[in-house]
Amino acid sequence: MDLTGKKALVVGLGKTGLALCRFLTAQGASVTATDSSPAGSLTAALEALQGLPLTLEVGVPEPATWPEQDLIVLSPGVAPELPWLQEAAKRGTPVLGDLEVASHFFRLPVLAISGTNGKTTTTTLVGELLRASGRHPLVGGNIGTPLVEMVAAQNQADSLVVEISSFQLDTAPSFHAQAAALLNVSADHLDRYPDLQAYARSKAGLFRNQTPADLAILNADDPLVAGLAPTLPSRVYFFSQHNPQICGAWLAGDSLHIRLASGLAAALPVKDIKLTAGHDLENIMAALLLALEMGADIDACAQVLNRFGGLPHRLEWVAEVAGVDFYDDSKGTNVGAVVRALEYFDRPIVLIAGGRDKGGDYAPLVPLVRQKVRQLVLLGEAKEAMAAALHGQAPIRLAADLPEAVRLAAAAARPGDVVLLSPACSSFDMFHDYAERGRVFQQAVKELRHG
Ligand code: UMA
Repeated sequence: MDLTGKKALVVGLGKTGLALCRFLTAQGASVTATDSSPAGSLTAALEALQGLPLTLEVGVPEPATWPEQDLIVLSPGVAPELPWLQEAAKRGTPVLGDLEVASHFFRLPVLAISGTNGKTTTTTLVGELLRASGRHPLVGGNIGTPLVEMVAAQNQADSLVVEISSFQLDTAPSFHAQAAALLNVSADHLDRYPDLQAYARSKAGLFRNQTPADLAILNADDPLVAGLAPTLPSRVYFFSQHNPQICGAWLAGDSLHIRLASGLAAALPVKDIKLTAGHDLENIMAALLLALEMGADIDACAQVLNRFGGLPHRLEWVAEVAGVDFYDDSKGTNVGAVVRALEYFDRPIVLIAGGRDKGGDYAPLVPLVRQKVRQLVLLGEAKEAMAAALHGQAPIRLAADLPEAVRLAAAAARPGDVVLLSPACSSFDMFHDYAERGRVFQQAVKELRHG
């Protein structure tokens, strides 16, 4: 992809857009950067762009310069379905995402991870497994390092481990991963996709352009994922919590078993694995298969699994206050994640949920809420919709903000209970992102302890 002298419009000035502006100008493109937010709310972004040779067109839903562009590059949060982007595409202007641009510059084997839940944990773990085996992976993508920022760092690395979202897959026709793992697919982002099938089709793009030389790693227990196997030209490894596999990873007895086409076979005792909550063992199986495909050492991997304790805001234990354990699962931004979190605990739960609704259906929560939840504390834009969907399953309190929700939850909990923040919603109605929401939760828990 020769970008020299090309007129490129970068849409969205979050993390990705800023990285795209730097990358595209360095490639010699003539860049215009646009964001629909008003300049006043983009101060940090505009400061970061100072000194770059580019034109700005911010605070407009539709930049006037789009018909003049040679290509339009979208941040993942920008929907290609916007009418002006559809119009541009119809007129023949390429409308690409950051993954598409980066894919043209990737020179190393790409190990890609996607799925509704567990992507970030799995991606982080693959990086750790490879590093412990003496390899030099670069880790990035949806996990937080924009893909185009990885391009320049390739010289010091031997593989690219990338977390990929469905949004990124939708605008990346050239994407090609030598090994890719799809962890699970359940309802999420239905504010951007018409239905679950459309979202699942988008996720299947993870295996786009794969050949028989490439590897697809699929969750055998998830019908939407396992069902892809016959459609893929790639070699397939399955992982399963329930059933032995010809090639892949599975749980049986007290061990996690691995068997690869190379003949490698191993059984790791589950008691030697630190992270076993929710989806964790599935994530671990997928991560092992990816890392072993890249030549990781099984003994080094076993040592990593013995100490790897997971990520912040993912079923993270925060504190015990008056006999009640507080857990931060702020990254539980969809219903599937909350189901897994509720399943994990075998004691009464006071659940704090709510935030910005993503168009999903809360019905899958009904049986678990009825069975396990002592008290529901709901907040954010989705609180009324959630209260209506979960009415009668557990007592419900509505909170004005997260600190109040924590106080209400603490008051309702009894010694031995769990207070769990697992919102089933995005954070953007009240917070910058899920991490800020998690920090506010943890701070409110600390204040309980001191109060
Ligand atoms: N914007 C527009 N027009 C629009 C929509 C948005 O101009 O129509 C502007 C907004 O005003 C804002 C900017 O675009 O200034 C935000 O862009 P963005 O939403 O793409 O956010 P980035 O900061 O670039 O972060 C993105 C990913 N965000 C999304 O996919 C929504 C981050 O994933 C990712 O870490 C980052 O790139 C680096 O690769 C976050 C995420 O929530 C964690 N991902 C979703 C998920 O995991 O479920 C997919």
